[in-house]
Amino acid sequence: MSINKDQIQDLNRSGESQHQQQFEFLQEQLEIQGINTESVISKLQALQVAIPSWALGAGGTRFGRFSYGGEPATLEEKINDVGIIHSLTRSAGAISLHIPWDTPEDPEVIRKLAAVHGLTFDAMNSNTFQDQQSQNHSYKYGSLCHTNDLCRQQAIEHNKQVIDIGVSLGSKSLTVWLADGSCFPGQLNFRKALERTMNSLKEIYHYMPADWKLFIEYKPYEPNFYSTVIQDWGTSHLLANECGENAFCLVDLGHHLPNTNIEQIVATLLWKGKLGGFHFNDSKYGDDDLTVGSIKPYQLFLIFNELVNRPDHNPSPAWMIDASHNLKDPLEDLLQSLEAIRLAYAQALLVDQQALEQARISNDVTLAQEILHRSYRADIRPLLSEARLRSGGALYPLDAYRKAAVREKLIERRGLNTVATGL
Ligand code: PSV
Ligand code: MN
Repeated sequence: MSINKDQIQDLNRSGESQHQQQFEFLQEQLEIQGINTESVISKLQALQVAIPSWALGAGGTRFGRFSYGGEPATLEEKINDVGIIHSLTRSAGAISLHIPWDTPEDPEVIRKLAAVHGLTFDAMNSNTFQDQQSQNHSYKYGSLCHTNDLCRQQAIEHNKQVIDIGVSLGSKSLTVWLADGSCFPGQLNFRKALERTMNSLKEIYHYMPADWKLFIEYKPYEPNFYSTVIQDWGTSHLLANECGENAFCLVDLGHHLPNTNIEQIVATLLWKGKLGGFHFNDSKYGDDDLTVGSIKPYQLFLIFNELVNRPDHNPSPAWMIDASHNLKDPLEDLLQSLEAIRLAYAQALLVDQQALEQARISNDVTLAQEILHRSYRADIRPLLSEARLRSGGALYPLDAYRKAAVREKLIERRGLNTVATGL
């Protein structure tokens, strides 16, 4: 099941003239304010966000899982689903694989299949937070931090295998997220656990090809509830520095304690040239994995306001959605998330950075805030549609998805009871 360009053109037809009016009106308003809309549109067209292979089926909580009809049961079907999202949005041109959830049997075949859908392979993700049947040593008490040399070595070898698979797929980066930590005071020697983790990461880092990047993801708690070895951006930064210049921090929006100023963390990491990757989602309480922009859209805009000021010494970060879908159709959820990311990005591109800096220098607090609000409060959705239209995507992806009855067709083809691998 796929959606081709002709179908998309047909689906767009009924909304085109109204869109044209709305776009021209908005363009005029923005140009009066001195905004170069063409430049914003081309930046929007260039923005590509990777879709994680584990977010294409229904998620679940520890209390239960309610499956969704037509879930992709194989990697091939997952690639197909990302292909659908990319055809509609033209902004999801990559897929990020979790190993062993999505180990390709024949990487060459998988690589070719992805290329047919216009997709490349973004960061590879290793998994040493779950035990696999074939492994000798359990990760119950940690992996890269484990007190047992053999267990640590097993986890290191797994990461090396993930790199090998990534190389055969054309990926250029590895994301390491560790659940390692402790549930009770006294359980872990903090210093020794961190040192063991650092040494393990260094071994993985030195195994990577020279043109690869290592992304070190942090998270304050869960599944361990007393301590996590890589708990925050500072620890991730310290480890990235120890590894070397191709090691970076990865910010997952859900991996912060309530009210953390994430935009400030982003600015600090950019200043040090160490922001390597981004996992988008939204949260109210913890790692809630909610649709991007559904809870704190203003925070997302403020984060993008830092990201659009990226200094040259910080390479362009890898963008990825990392969410879970317990109620909504996963593909609809991902379409909404992509739109929220593009909206926040476009709003940040509208900010008059020179005026903002001037207001800061003269300590005009009110004006500084007003400048941000001017961009944040403008309804610029026609700009997003225009960028998508010019790239061959759908004017309104969610409408098109429903009109094309994609989910119904997937259910027809795959059945109601398929289950996707992942959490
Ligand atoms: C952990 O909570 C995380 O954010 C990591 O990125 C994992 O790879 C992903 O979620 C799936 O478990
Ligand atoms: Mn994540």
